[in-house]
Amino acid sequence: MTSAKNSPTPAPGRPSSRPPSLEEPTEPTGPLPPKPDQEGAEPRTPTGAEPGPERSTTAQQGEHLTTSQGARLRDTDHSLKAGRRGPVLLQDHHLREKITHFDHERIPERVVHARGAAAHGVFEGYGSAEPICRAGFLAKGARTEVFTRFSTVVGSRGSMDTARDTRGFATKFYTDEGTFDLVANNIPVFFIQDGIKFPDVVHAAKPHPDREIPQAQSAHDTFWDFMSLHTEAQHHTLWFMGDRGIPRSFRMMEGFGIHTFRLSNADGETSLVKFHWKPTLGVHSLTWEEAQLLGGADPDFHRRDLSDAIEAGAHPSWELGLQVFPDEPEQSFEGIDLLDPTKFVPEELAPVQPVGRLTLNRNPSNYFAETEQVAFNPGHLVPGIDVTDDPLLQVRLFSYVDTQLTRLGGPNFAQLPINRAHAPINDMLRDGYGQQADYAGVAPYQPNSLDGGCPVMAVAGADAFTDLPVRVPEGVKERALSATFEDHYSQARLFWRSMTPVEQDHIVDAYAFELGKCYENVIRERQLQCLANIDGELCARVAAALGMPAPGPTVPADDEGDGQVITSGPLSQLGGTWPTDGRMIGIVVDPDGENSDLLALHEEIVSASMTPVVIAPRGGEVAGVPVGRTLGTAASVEFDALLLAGAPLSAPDSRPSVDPKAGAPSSGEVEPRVGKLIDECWRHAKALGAWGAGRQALEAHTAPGGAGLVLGDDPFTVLGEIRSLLGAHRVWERFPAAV
Ligand code: HDD
Repeated sequence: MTSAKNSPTPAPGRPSSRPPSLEEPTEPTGPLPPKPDQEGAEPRTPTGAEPGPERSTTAQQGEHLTTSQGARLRDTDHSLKAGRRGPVLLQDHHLREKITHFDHERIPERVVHARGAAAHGVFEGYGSAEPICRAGFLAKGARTEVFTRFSTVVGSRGSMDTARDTRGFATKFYTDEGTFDLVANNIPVFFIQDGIKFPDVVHAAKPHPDREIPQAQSAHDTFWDFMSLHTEAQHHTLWFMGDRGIPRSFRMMEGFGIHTFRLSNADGETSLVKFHWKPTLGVHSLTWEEAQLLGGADPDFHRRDLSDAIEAGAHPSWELGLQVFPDEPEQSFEGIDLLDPTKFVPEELAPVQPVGRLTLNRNPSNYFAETEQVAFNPGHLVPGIDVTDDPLLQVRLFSYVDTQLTRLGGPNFAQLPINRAHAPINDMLRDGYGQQADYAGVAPYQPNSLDGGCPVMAVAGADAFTDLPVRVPEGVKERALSATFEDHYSQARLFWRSMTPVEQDHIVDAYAFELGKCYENVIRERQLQCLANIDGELCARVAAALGMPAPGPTVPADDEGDGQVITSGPLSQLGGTWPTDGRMIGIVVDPDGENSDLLALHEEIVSASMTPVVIAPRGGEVAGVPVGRTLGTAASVEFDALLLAGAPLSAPDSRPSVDPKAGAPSSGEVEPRVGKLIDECWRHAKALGAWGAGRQALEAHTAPGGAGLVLGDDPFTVLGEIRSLLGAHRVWERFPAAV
């Protein structure tokens, strides 16, 4: 594994910065070498067959700049003018082509999930699903190429990664039976029960229509106005007021298909299932202060984290699991309506059974072509996987194709390289904007005799998508939902009760923050009423933080009877020890101090699949290790743990302290920016280690004997202990509620 981003040497083949002159034709130089994870990026089919010419992703051919028609160009820096100081001529075809294309470079961003980051990978089936599902990609040892896009929901494409929000987790499986899309979120329940409400919830969550603020936030009046009136959303909002709304990394999120799907096996027997993604690295979150600081210090935190980890060889992985339920006419399990997407089934009632593993191992080579143009659709199904009558899913089946028509400019978006199936395609769809195929034959219709009857239909049952003969429940035509959808609070209560005290603190703080940002008191009062219906203590604590009276419940809690699940262990993120792959370790060094172990320490961190970042007062190298951040560019929130190998001291002319009352530090004091790094890491309950001169700085900024402080003489021993602490993600004891 290498840590490419710290590479001190300039990449070979970088073109000269000198502008070419007309008299002196440019010499072609080699392109930048591909990033380690982008080598061999040519797409392959799941069966290993060579890609056809129409699958090629190579846009640039040859060494010379050309027009879009392939004519070589000598100059692209000057428009054609009537005299050097004269007007630009309309006949400049290169100018017009270049500017016209540029004018049309943007496409509409996604109406939701606009900001995302993605990666390629592979899915390997375990074979354990075979008794209930005939989909080939789940068969034992089957390897299928995948593309996964993670996203926030509410913010625009240029918003920050760390906003409090639900996260999308959409995976395209390019199976040889057709493409299957699992278009999931990181929260197992949704805001609404019927898809017809989707425009309402999204309009409420988006910025206010008059001034278009706030961006990528739920802390505003329209959001809480809708959520408090539309009480089925309370369960979902409680999840993302919790730590799941601010994940530490896409690599550390669960994913949930939310809806119940119907699987069928080779004998045509059906089961109902819910899909789960379980991350190998565990489920971890930021603190709210970290999320806010990151919004300024590194708005690209999550996408950078994902691509850096893949590039460094710390390939993130998830296990795909199924909760399985018998396919009975009621479509409910232990009293939980399986068609209600605002409910989940606790794992205590239906364990998640692993059926395969997803590993993301290659970054996209072009953001627009791949991450922006990828088009998911929950209706992309393969033989063996089918939908249910969940009224949210039913509407989604319409919405996704429809949105792509606007977003990708016409009906041929499935021909874009990222969207093309890896299975052979022989459809009868023809023409339209952006058509790229040069079809043979004269009879794109069925039945025909002129093309010999081709393409022919699959034999029933043989690897073909077959609509399952599911009985449609009888009823009258009406705009209504089943009475089993009416309980809006009991599962929210289950979630709240399942949280540890630290997590409950975070939830209370989140509601206090969000409602504190609302202008209308009536909205706060109405939301407090909803909280009272979830749990009295939750309501009382939020009300106290807002300085408002806590109302009593208006809906009685009737979920404490025998056999009810009162708390569910997997809902809490605390407890357990997890791999530390891809974790960022900041190392503060004093370039003028003792650094003889630094190179070996750096290598030790890399060999443990973590990323060391040396922080020094100035750039360059220290003891053969490149400086990754100067004290001016380092932000504590980038690091999972901080090591102090030295304690840079203030220079005589150093800047004033960040604390205006403190005045300028005198020479010989610990650099204030080092103090700030330590203070923040301490407050965010991160592991801190120090040896040698670094101990002095650490001791000056932390409580003596504090939890998660590792002081020693040997850097490697300190690193070992820090790594153990990182396995639990944070030093939880440092939060008041945990002690
Ligand atoms: Fe959706 C995008 C997930 C309900 C309409 N949705 C979108 C994406 C994810 C989800 C992850 C981003 C895909 C990508 O990365 O390109 N959506 C969900 C989940 C839902 C859900 C888990 C509920 C269980 N969505 C939902 C409803 C509707 C939509 C009820 C409409 C009635 N969703 C869309 C959309 C989007 C979309 C407007 C925007 C861009 C796109 O589809 O391609 O069609």
